Amino acid sequence: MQFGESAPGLLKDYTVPQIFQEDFFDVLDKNRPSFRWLVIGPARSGASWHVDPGLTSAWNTLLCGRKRWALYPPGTVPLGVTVHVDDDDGDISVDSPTSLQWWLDFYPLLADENKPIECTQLPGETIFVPSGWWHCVLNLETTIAVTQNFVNSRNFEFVCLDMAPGYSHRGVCRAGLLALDEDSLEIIEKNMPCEKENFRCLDLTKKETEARILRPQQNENGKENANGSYNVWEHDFSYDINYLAMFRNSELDHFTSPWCPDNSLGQRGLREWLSRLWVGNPRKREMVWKGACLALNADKWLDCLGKICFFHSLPFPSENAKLPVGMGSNPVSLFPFTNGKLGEQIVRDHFKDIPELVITLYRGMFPTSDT
Ligand SMILES: O=C(O)CCC(=O)C(=O)O
Ligand SMILES: [Fe+2]
Repeated sequence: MQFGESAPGLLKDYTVPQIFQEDFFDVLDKNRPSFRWLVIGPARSGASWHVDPGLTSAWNTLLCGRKRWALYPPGTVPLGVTVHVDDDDGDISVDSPTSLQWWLDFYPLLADENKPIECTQLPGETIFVPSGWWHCVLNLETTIAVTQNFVNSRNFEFVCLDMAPGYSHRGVCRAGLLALDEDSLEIIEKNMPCEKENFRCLDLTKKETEARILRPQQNENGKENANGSYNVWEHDFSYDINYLAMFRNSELDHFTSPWCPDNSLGQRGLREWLSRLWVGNPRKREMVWKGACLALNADKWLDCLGKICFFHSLPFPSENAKLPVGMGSNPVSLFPFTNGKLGEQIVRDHFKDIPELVITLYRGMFPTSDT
């Protein structure tokens, strides 16, 4: 239940724990995606295995009852769970037994080294679920919990990447590479912007329907054990953003690409969000810029703007204007310097795939004297 909206009175008794106060979606106020819930469930119920949406992280505080939790790091698809990556939009669907079924039927099959992180949460306790982590919950008795998803400095880039146009990266981010079936791997390999060798060295295996345990390249962090299974706890738990970003289709940009329909913010929302953070948090600009490059190809747009400025002997876009988001800083804003038809021609020349809508907008802003 989204209690903040349906029962706003409850907010009087609600505060975000001190250590989770940083939340970059808060600049969106009422327009932020759904983010906090009251979760009530009877004994034996519970959330089956999933990764939280948008690669956000979450905290979850239990008010009454006990919850059994199991967690796996990103990329470790739990035994008994199948992930399918949609060929069209790269989104994933997860086929999972109920949490009770999982504990009864699959848990006993796990070797010790492949067991998840587990704990029993008691009333008053708060658990943190980091970005991209698989989790499954079993209510041992009737429980009431509050939970909130958030984006902060630690998961900002993952959230931006998840909202970026392009599809190959989505299943990769959300479920880990072994969540991809052979066909998707092939598509990714074809569209890879990076060196094929980099990709190959990951030595990704075939589709496996049963246990899918992450088996990354051999390195000092991870060793294969005698029976060939990979010990999930001996390597780095977190995503590597540079590695994930290799799967983004960098040819897509924020004006021309179709956006994933389930993108919780949407194209406009995403630009507005980044733009607000950019303006409101000058000290966080390095972080926002990295996120904007992942989500909007902001570096590509800055490059274009730079070329146009150079061509017309104009000053390079200022720090405030370099982020191609919002009306104030998208490429249209440059063209008060040129006028009328010439400006329009420049826009067309430099942004070959610019939608007509932007041209129309441009005409509205800088009408020519001869039209
Ligand atoms: O509180 C629970 O049972 C788990 C909730 C959860 O994982 C979620 O809402 O994403
Ligand atoms: Fe969750």
